Amino acid sequence: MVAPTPADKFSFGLWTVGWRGRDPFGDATRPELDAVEGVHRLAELGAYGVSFHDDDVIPFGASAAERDRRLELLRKALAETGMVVPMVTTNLFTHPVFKDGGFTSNDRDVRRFALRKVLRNVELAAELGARTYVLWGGREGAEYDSAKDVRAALDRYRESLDVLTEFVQDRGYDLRFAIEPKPNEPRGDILLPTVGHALAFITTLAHPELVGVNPEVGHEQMAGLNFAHGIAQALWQGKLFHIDLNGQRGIKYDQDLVFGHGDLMNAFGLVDLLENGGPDGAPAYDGPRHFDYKPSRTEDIAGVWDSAAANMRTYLLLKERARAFRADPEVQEALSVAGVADLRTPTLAAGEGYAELLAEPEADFDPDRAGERGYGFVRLNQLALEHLLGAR
Ligand SMILES: [Mn+2]
Repeated sequence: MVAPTPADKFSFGLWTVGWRGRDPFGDATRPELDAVEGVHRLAELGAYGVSFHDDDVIPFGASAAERDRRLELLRKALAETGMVVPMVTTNLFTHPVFKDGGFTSNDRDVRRFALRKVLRNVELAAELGARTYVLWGGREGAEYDSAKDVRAALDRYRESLDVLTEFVQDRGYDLRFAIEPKPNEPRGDILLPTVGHALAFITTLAHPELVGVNPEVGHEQMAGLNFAHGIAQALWQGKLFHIDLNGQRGIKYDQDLVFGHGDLMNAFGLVDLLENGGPDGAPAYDGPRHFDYKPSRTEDIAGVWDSAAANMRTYLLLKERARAFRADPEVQEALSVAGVADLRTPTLAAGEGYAELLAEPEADFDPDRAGERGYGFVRLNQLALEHLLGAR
């Protein structure tokens, strides 16, 4: 029986369990959930932390007194439960003022308002001890090609990031930013749509070392991409600052299902990478295992907590299955036949260059013979599937 503990570093957005089920076609199906209750219930279920948008805790436009009162209640809940706040983010998408974006709105006054909103919330994030500040630019985009100068928008996006990194450096905050890519929804097309776009954009910033990515399972899968591959590249570039776990079934609207309730094989590959993909089989990632999902609209409040627990249990089951997969001698033999570890050997030997490579007699290598090799990838994948199903 696997049960989550704070050592597993599971965290949840307060907006996840707090989602009332309102969608473009229907009204809310559940009552409002108080943030304080959310913190307590998630702690009881075994989570170690919560994240939130500013507006999840402090209603948009609240007075200073109301802000202080709400924050005091949150601090009290955190102190009572021992829960931490590893990540904070900003809502730059709900209020109509952000209908054409925050950092990249065509309206300069809106851009200035948005950047001030983020700066103020960065102060709160640092005060609460958060180490990661996520930027999901859901409204940064367009529906029509002639409506947005994409190069100018990227200039303004970069300008905002450069102001933010200057701010945390001047203040001495131990806080890094993580861009969360998404291809579309709510905008027809969102800027920085995939992990790859975000990684390329980060190289243009004044302080690229302070900016990484917060990839979300469903967002990459909405673009038809392999999430585990995106995570592997983010790790390879030292840019996996945070991760959003959930489930998605193919290229369609953002489903935000429970982790593993979408592409289960890819979820297995992801957990195997995160937990066993480091040096000598150590974890490749030590940050929060953060869930950004939506308890389906069909669920009542009991169903909300069942779905929150399901995310953590699925992750732990996959972690256990991935460990058994790695420990299976037949898997090790299949990995060897497949040549997986051989890819780590550099193509050129030490001291070799193109001249030595070109000088190698062609007769030393028989491409026809090499072309006959069977790699056994299907057998290896079947072994993974059988471990996943508990058949081994
Ligand atoms: Mn997310």
